[in-house]
Amino acid sequence: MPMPLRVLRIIDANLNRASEGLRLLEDVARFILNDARLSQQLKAMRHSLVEETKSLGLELLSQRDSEHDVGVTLTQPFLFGGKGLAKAHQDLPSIITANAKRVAESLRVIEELAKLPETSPMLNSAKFEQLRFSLYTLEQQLTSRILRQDKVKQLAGLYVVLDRQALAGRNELEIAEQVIQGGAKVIQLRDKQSSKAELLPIAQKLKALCDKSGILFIINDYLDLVLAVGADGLHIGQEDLPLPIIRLALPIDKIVGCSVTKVSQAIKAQNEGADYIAVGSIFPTPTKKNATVVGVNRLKQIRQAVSSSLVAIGGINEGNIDEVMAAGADSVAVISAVLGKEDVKGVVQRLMAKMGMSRKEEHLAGS
Ligand code: TZP
Ligand code: MG
Repeated sequence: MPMPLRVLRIIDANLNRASEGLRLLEDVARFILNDARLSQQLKAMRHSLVEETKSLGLELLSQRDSEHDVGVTLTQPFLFGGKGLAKAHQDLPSIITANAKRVAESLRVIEELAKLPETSPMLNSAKFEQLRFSLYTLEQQLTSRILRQDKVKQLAGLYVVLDRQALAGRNELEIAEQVIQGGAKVIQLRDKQSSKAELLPIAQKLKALCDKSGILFIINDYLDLVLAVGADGLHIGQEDLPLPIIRLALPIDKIVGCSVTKVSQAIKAQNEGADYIAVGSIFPTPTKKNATVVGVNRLKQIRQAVSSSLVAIGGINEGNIDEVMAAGADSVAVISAVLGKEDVKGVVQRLMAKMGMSRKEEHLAGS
């Protein structure tokens, strides 16, 4: 039985739509996220589409008649006035969503038409259904990566750990205000002693303050507190739950940072999808008594081994921050260098200025 020509035109149009949308998603994964795994998976999907419709190849092309496609002149109601498009697609996550939807819809159309008696000998409907489900997962991963990448970009500054024991009774909100006024880009709440019931209201207030100031708020150790207050992310060490397990519980836009002392741990953290890796203790520190001191050289080795954002931590102050930046840190986390000072805002400003200077020197050396 010859396949009705109109059905072929629908399949042709939807194949084009699907592969165009997939190409866009693949290019985002490849050029914006530098994510080899995601771009490979999207490329494989595009190739599967070609494979699955190979037997129809020339016939599809022969039925194409774009000039007489009435759809070309149809207006989309929500775009009246020409303003809709710019508004609807003004950021990458929206572009990803719109294109993934387009691909999914096209796959669904082909999947349904492949059930017709005249098309089923040539097209495997179940295969298109499978591709549609794979796409849903890839869309989720892509969106998650984009949202997390935006947060990780903010790490390129000073990362102040508000360790409540180091605060020695001073008010965390007031100190956080000074830290923010000084220009820090990230605040982490760390407390190895208090109960979570005690920490919850503090975390809620810090989260509101960080949101208002447009900086990141991370919580050390406690996944449940991150969820409870909607913090931007969680910081974990080698003894905490494994990263892939933590990801299962976290919303897709939350970042996870992982502390390491060794190159092998950094590679593992990167492979498991850590958004940043904290390396330390770089120098001896009075703040963490049992910390392993790894030295600046270990930071250099880790810089060579991974491409993830690196946050150096441990014993860093105004006197040695240049050396740490020169070793390849993207960000520097401090406790005592800031919380141990009267003039919190001033020391944050000076550390930030030094970080800016290190970057400029690097720039000049490279040019
Ligand atoms: N992890 C490794 S060293 C360290 C932590 C939490 C303590 C950092 O504190 P300081 O006072 O900046 O050395
Ligand atoms: Mg921990």
